[in-house]
This record gives sequence, structure tokens and C-alpha cells, in this order.
Amino acid sequence: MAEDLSERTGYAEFYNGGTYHRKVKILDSTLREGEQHPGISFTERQRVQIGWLLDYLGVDSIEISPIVSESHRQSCRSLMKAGLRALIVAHGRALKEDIDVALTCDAQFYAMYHSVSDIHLKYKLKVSREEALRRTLEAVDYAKSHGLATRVTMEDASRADPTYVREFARALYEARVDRISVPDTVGALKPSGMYRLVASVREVAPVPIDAHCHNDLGLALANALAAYEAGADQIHVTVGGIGERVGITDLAQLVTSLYFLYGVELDVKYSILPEVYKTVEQYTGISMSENAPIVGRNAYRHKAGTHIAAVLNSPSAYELVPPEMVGAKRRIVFSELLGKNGARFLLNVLGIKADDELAKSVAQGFKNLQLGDLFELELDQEIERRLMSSS
Ligand code: HCA
Ligand code: CU
Repeated sequence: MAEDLSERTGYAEFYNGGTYHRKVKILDSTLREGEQHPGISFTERQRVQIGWLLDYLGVDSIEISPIVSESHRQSCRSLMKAGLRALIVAHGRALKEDIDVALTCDAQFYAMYHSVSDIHLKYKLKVSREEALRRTLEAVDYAKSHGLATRVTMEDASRADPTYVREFARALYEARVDRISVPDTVGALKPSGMYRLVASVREVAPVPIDAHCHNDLGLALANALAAYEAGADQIHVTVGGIGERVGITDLAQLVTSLYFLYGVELDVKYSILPEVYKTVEQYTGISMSENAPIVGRNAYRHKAGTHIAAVLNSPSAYELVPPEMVGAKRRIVFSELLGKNGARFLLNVLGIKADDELAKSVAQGFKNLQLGDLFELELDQEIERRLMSSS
């Protein structure tokens, strides 16, 4: 894909400080974090179908919690049996009883979480720092002795004492966990803060790091990218960014940013993103905002006359992301902003040979009508062909 990147990014790379190219894994948590979104509950069949779609899209891991209910446990079991390429990650507490449930699903990989911030230890769990670490290590041992690969999430790491976070991470490394997840559980970090958190954990624990960024201040994507820059090996996302409260990093935004900002070539089928989003939208009843980057209705809609004219010349003028790459369509909105060139385009599409005079008077007509957006046209190949042959 990378060959036409600079055509779209120009000299942006200069300001972005060069590209990285380093690959990073994508963990989709639509079935775990996503189901914590207010109002969302999938059926077993929907979970399996979403899992199948995500696998086909190309995510590396699919996270699900078998602990929540019998139906979640069954869904987890079905996903294990589905023969997917993606790793199925069973998520639960750092507790024997939760690990036992994961084992009944034939889980191979168990991701356990335990809080590490004083705020959580005091108000949520009422345990000391020592006890928190002891319990977690005990659970790691238990999971490992049952043949499970393990990840430990240091929940609320971003608000925890940095010295304790490092001690905790070091102990996990020494206990040979396979991964450590570093979450910004309440979205309390800015990108440089997330960078420092990941870097500081990596310094003491040379194991693959997952980054999990909440969007409470709207920084989930920026923080995930900072975590990537700091060396995170896997980033957590959900379809539409759904999750507890206002959710986490959005899948489409992350994979597309990795490509355009860093030149990372993931094994992701970008063109089926709309299919994945539509399915999840249908099952959640929550529609994506028109303004959602990449998958929103407005992402490739051009309206101002000057934009329309430039885009018809070369879409790169006003598009970073080519819509065809992500399975979307470019659209032209006809309104009083359409201008002479937009009017000429419209007349061409209608098969009317337009001279300057006619184009101008049609543009004026649109202004006089004062009806806002009158209609829009999807630019398909037939229209583009007609346009080319008439210009
Ligand atoms: C939760 C907390 C969590 C865990 C993240 C992870 C968080 O809801 O259980 O396991 O990587 O944000 O800290 O989602
Ligand atoms: Cu979370």
C-alpha cells in the first residue's frame, strides 16, 4: 500500500518526525470493553459473528470475558472452537475462580487485571499495596500451572505511584508473565504522559506491553499513538471506540493513523471496515456520528466550490485518506457553496455541455434558492468516467 503515501501526506512527515514502520499488534476488545458500554449487550450469535468479522479484518487478538455470565462463557467457548487466526484472550480478575471459568472454555491465554493505584486499592478493593501484588502473583502462578499464557493488567496504572508501578511490573516480569497491559483506566494522561508511563514500565519489565487508553478527555487515539511511539507491542481498540463510560481508542482510527502517520503496514483489510462497523452498529443500536473519522458519513463528503473543483482535479487536494482504501465512497454535496466549477461538474454529469455562462448562472441559481444542501452525489466509476470524457 505504501507506494502512494507521500502523494497524500506531502511533507507532513517532516513535522511528524519521520515514519517508524515498526509493526504493532491490534487487540480488539469490542466483546469485552465494548460490552461495558452503557446499553450494549450482544447475543451469543452476535458475539461469534463479530469475532469472525474481526478475525477476517485482521486483528491479532480478540478479547472477551467469559466471567460475566453463562452466555459470555458459551460465547467464549464458541470463539475458541471457531478456528480463528486471531488469539482469543479470556479476560477476568486475578482470581482463581475466574481463571477456573476461563479453563472451562479451553482458553489458552488469560488476561487478568488487578488495580495498582492507591485510589483503587483504598476505595475499590480495600487492600494494601503488598496484598495487591501478592494476590496477583498467586493468580499468575495458578494460571501458569494450568498451562495458560498470561497477561496482567495493572489497572489504573496512570494514577498509581510510579515507583510502585515499576516494582509491580518488575515482579510480573520475574514471575514470567507473557504480557503486561498498561492502561490509562480513566483517561488521566496526555500523550507525553502515556509515553512516559509505557517507557518507564518497559525499562524494568522487558516483556511485550499492551496499551489500553480511555477516552474521558478525548485523547484515547493520541495516547495510543504515544504508547506506540514508546514501544508498546499491542494496542487495545474497539469498534466505534465503545466501552465503559465514553470508551477507548477506536479501531478504524488507530489502524488508519498507524498507516498515514507512521507508515505501518498492518495485515488489516481496510476495505471491510464499513462492513464491520455496520454490523456492530446494527447489534448495538448505537450509530456512528456523521463526523466520525474514517467511517463517518462526512469523512469523504466535499461541499465548498473551491474544494469540489480541486478534488475533481485530484482528490488528494482535500483528502488524506482515499475513500476506496477504506471501503467508502467520495461524495459531492451540491449547495449554495457549489460555485461555478461545481455547477459545471453537475451539468457535465447530467450530460449538459456547460460553457462558462451557463455554469455561472446555475451557481447563481443555487445561491438564490437559499435551500442549504440541495442534494449530493456519490462519485462512482461511471460518473467519474463521464466526467473525464466530457472535460
Ligand atoms: C476493566 C479495566 C480495564 C482493563 C484494561 C486491560 C481498564 O474495565 O476491567 O485489561 O488492559 O481500563 O483498566 O478496562
Ligand atoms: Cu478499560
